Amino acid sequence: MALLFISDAARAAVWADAFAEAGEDMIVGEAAVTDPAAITHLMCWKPPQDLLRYPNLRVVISAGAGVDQMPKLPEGVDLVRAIDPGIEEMVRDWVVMATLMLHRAMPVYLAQAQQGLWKAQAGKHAKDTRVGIMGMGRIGTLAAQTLGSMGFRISGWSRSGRAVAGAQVFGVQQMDAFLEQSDILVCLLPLTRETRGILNADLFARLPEAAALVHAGRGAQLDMQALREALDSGALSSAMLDVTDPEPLPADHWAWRDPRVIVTPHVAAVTDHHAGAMHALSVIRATRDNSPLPGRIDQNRGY
Ligand code: NDP
Ligand code: OXD
Repeated sequence: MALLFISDAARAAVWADAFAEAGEDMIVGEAAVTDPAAITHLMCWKPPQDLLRYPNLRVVISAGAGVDQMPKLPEGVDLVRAIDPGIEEMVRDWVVMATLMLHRAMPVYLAQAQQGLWKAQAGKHAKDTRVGIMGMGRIGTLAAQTLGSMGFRISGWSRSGRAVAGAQVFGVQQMDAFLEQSDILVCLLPLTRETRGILNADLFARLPEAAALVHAGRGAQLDMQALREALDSGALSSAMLDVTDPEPLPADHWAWRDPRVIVTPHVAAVTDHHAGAMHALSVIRATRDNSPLPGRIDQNRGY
């Protein structure tokens, strides 16, 4: 078995060491492939056009936790997401930071600071703020645990409504009940057919008045114009976005200059190259052993 690696040089150096130590074969870049039939695994952000060049390809491993950038793969080729507890913890940290910033009126204080204005805003205890998390998977569950331990009242929304300790989890059919108790709405959904454009005018109208939005899922889930209108109407008070539509957000985009919105440029998590290589090695071993692939994506469902 051999892994074809298509990514940047810094990551390649770390992966090459880990693969050499594990005694597994790794080839960096398509130009270095002399025997396409030897390639069984591919690690990339997006695969090359002609995957049929690799007749024995079994698994594509995404460089990221999200797989929405992947095209339809040839029949029989599995897709695996990146699994790295470090990524999950970093996104959790970003979500906790954003939730606290909106809970404690930081967009208002940052705007006041521009004017040298010393003025207290109404404060609120964590126990009096309800945080609703869309997507109770690996990251949503972590965020729920941490925010719950800080005293916030946590609910979650997921396709299955699977129970998570410390949170009231709603299933897809219970969206209204979930939204109406989300003072701060956190989006940690994967981008799929069902979730594209889900953060829209209709959804904002179903939140408590002056709710806040924390978005770290994918940009295409958010209708940016609807966000602006919801802020203008008072349906939303503020938003913190790590993902936007489009990315990068153009320099003249209104969201950069709106004091009610804080944007970070898709930096909630940075990849730990060594952890990524360890996960890829576990996928290769699982393929060899015919055991379940860690991080395998249901390609019909899209996550
Ligand atoms: P998981 O696959 O572990 O969890 C996904 C969650 O979303 C599950 O709870 C799932 O429900 C739920 N879900 C999926 N589709 C729907 C739907 N149609 N309706 C309701 N719920 C749905 O993913 P992770 O937690 O690991 O990551 C989530 C996303 O975070 C990634 O896909 C990526 O887009 C984003 N991300 C962003 C990063 C950043 O830097 N901003 C970094 C890393 C990830 P169920 O539990 O029932 O299956
Ligand atoms: C990811 C991301 O999916 O960085 O890993 O967004």
